[in-house]
Amino acid sequence: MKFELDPLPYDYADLEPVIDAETMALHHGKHHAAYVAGLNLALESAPLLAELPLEQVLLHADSAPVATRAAIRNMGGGHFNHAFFWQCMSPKRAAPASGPLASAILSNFGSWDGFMERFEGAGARHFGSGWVWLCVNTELGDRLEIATLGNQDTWIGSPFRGLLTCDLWEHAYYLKHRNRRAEWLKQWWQLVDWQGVAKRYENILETIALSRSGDKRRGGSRMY
Ligand code: MN3
Repeated sequence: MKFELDPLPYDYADLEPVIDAETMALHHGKHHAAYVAGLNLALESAPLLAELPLEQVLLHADSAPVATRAAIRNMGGGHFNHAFFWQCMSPKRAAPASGPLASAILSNFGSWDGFMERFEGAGARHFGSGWVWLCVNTELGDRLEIATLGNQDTWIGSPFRGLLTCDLWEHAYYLKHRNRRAEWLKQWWQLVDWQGVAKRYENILETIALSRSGDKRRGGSRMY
C-alpha cells in the first residue's frame, strides 16, 4: 500500500486573502507531496508497517529498522499533520460552533477571546518550526488543552487527541505574511471550519464515553 496525496476539498485560491494561492500550491503540491513521497520511500525498508493505516505506522515506528525510524516519524508526521491542517480550514468561513464544543471552550478558557489569545500566544512563542494544537486530554476527562509540537511531531501515542491545528513552519505563511507569525495566526481564524472542529470533538467525547462503559464491564481498567 502506498500513501497518496489527497486533493484538497477547495481550490488553492479559495483561502485568499489570508493564504495566497501560490503559498497553497507550494504548501500542498510541493511540501506535503514531499512528505508523502518521503514516507513511501522510508517504508520500503519496513514492509509490514507499510500495510498499516497512517496513525498505526506512526504508533509503531519503533518496529522499523533503526536507520529509518526518524524518517518514518518525520515524513509520516508531516503527512499526518498536513492532512489534518487542510481539514481545519474551509473557504465557507463558518462561524464558531454552538453545542458541546462551544460549552467546552467557555468552561476551559473562560471565553472565545481568551481561547484565541492563548492559542495565538502559544503559536507565536513556539521556537522554530512546528504546530500549535487545540487538543482533548483524554487522561483528564474531556479537558481541552493548547499544546505546541516541534517539527513534524504528532500527538499519536499520547493521551491527546487533536481538534484543531495551525502550521507554524515559515513555508505556511512567509510569502504573504513574511516573518510576522503573530499576524498569520490572528488572520488564520477567518479560515477555521468550526463545524468540523465541533464534529471531531463530539466524536472524541463518544469514544471516551464508549471506552468508559467498556471499562465498567471489564471491572474498571482504563484502556487508553
Ligand atoms: Mn507545512
